[in-house]
Amino acid sequence: MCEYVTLIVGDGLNTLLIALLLKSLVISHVVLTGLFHVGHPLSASTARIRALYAGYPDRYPEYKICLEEAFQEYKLDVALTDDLKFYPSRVDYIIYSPRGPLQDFSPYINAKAIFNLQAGADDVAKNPTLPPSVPLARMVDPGLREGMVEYVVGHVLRYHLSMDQLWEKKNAREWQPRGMPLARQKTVGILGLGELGSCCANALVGLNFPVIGWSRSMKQMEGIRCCHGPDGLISVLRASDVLVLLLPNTKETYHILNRDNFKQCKKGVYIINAGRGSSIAEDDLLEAINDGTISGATLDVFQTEPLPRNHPFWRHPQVLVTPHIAAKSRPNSASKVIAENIKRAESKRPLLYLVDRAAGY
Ligand code: NDP
Ligand code: OXD
Repeated sequence: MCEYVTLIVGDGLNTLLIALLLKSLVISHVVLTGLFHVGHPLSASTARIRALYAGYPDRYPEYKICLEEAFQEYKLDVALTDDLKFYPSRVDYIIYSPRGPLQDFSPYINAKAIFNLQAGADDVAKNPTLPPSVPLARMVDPGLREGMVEYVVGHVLRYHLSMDQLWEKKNAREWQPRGMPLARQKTVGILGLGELGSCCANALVGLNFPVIGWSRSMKQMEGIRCCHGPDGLISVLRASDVLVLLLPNTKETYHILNRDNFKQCKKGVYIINAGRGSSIAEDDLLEAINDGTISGATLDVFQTEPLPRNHPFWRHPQVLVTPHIAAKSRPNSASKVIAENIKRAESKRPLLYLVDRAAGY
């Protein structure tokens, strides 16, 4: 019979081995605390780097495969878990989605960086527990970029070729031939010439659309008329037949399209918003569509998401609602971006795609 009870506190392989040894020698009753951690595969792992996946749980199986492949490709010795119960203080990197399971960053006291799986950093940036000194990188992913180009070009062409009206004619069985315009006759304005806006601009230029764009800083892009500042915005609004929004959600971009600015638009302009819903004053947009200033809108993002079922956008014949699907990070390519950034962090090189917390994007 044993006379002692030994309390073993700790985690990791060594603790587990000592506990098992004592138990097998029947020297004592062994009480394991932190039992979860003792047996946790990450504690037992000899990997040098520990990464926590805190993205959407249903996407973990695919991300796990892609991330582990990317870590191997980048020769990174990383142990990956999606288990939020694993010791937070041992996590080096957090792979994150704002509406995923992790909302409180405060226990992650040794995190070296946070990698947002979304391009927009507005949701994560406003989390009050986000440690100010830990680098936050957003997702710039070739797969996401490709998706956005297809969404934007697709809807620009839909408006340019009056596809919606063609459906109406078809449904009414009206055979009414008419001349089709060429791209070079329609100007596309792009608000936001960042990673996504600039790729969309180049693709549209490739189709012969004259493109005029707007950004916060001054830019030069071949074949694109680049504007900035308040006057630049007015120039874009006045010139555009189709206006594409690819702006982040910041204090400055909030309701940038409002009643006053709609008045500056070319009559009959079409709007495509694939950036953030906060950029458009929704009531003012409805008013501008109803008074004919704006011919129609394709909206992927909204002030409130999911778009409430009683929102007038749903039933408006000139508004197409898409459920924030314009572009998504693709695990295959996004994982390589994360691996590249871990590699950089481990070798003390600057990270890619850092969010400028002061600017808000
Ligand atoms: P970037 O940060 O690369 O680009 C943002 C662009 O907006 C930059 O050109 C920036 O100017 C410009 N901008 C920011 N603030 C202002 C301002 N006050 N006035 C004028 N221009 C401004 O972001 P991305 O291109 O990667 O993404 C754009 C946005 O698209 C994301 O923030 C996200 O909200 C949204 N998004 C939506 C998706 C969807 O599925 N609907 C998917 C992915 C992203 P400058 O170049 O001078 O910094
Ligand atoms: C976003 C994204 O920022 O899906 O909207 O990446």
